[in-house]
Amino acid sequence: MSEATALPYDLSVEHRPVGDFFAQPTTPEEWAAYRLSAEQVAFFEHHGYLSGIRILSDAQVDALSDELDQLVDPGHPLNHLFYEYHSNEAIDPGQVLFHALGAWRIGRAFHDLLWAPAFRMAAFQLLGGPFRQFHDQLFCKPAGHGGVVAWHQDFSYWTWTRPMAHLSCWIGLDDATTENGCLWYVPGSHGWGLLPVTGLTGDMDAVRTVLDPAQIAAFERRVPNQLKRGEASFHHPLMMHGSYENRSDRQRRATVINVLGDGVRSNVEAMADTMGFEVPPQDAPMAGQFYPLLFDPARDLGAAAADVPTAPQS
Ligand SMILES: O=C(O)CCC(=O)C(=O)O
Repeated sequence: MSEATALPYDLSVEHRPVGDFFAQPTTPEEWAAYRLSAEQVAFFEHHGYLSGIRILSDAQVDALSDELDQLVDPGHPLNHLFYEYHSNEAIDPGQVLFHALGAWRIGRAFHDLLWAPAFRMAAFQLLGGPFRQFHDQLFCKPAGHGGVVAWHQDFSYWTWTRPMAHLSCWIGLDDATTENGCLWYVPGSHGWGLLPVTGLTGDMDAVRTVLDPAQIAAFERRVPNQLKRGEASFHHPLMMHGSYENRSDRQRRATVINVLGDGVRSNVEAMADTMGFEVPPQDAPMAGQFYPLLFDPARDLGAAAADVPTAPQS
């Protein structure tokens, strides 16, 4: 990192990488190295997720892990910048789930992760247009007693924004397996429409109370999202997903980047509690200091954008 000696400050004022953590493509040809195939885009549209996308090198995972070791300390001097911070959000007293939103404002590596070229190119292709940062998340399960993340749809927590033009990118900081509590997806569930919130960290299966028999049966076809550290999956905002407890002898840590299409607006009147977010007034664009424009095909690719396979823009 080039400015490693600078005093810590709120990095949300920086709408560009602050270090040399990720080499940035400067030509359409360099961007092409990160391009998803048309088949991968079609898989995402059909199933609601896409897995196995390499985002980080081992060295980049190591740098993020080092930074994470500092961020899990509630005494970190910039801890107040997290939108939400739970050293343990598990409901079960025998489990632990660290969950925090906003690391990009605090850690230089987590800040620059938003500009990871492989993430940005894939997100552009799956969203179909320019997009902005919404927020990021850390989900960490210790070995032995890591807690569940109950089945849910991300957009059920995001109805204070509209229209729905959102995307989530889950990035493993450890190898994620069925043993240590990897994420699971229910393929095709992004077609179910919006369901109510039934809880994030309590009863794994609480969502079943709001599902019909066909939807409950679809859980038999759920797939484990097993990934190597540094690999990612992308999922649709209505994708049904969750993760089981970690009883293995290996921790399972992940970071999630949540982005939204440029042009999404605030619907703040729809939600009483928007936690620590800085929320624009009703109907104002989700833009400004806390929602940087991460990718704009006209700016970043120019005419070459027309050759890139994308999902239709929502
Ligand atoms: O990491 C996990 O176990 C949960 C992640 C999640 O819910 C998400 O990516 O939206």
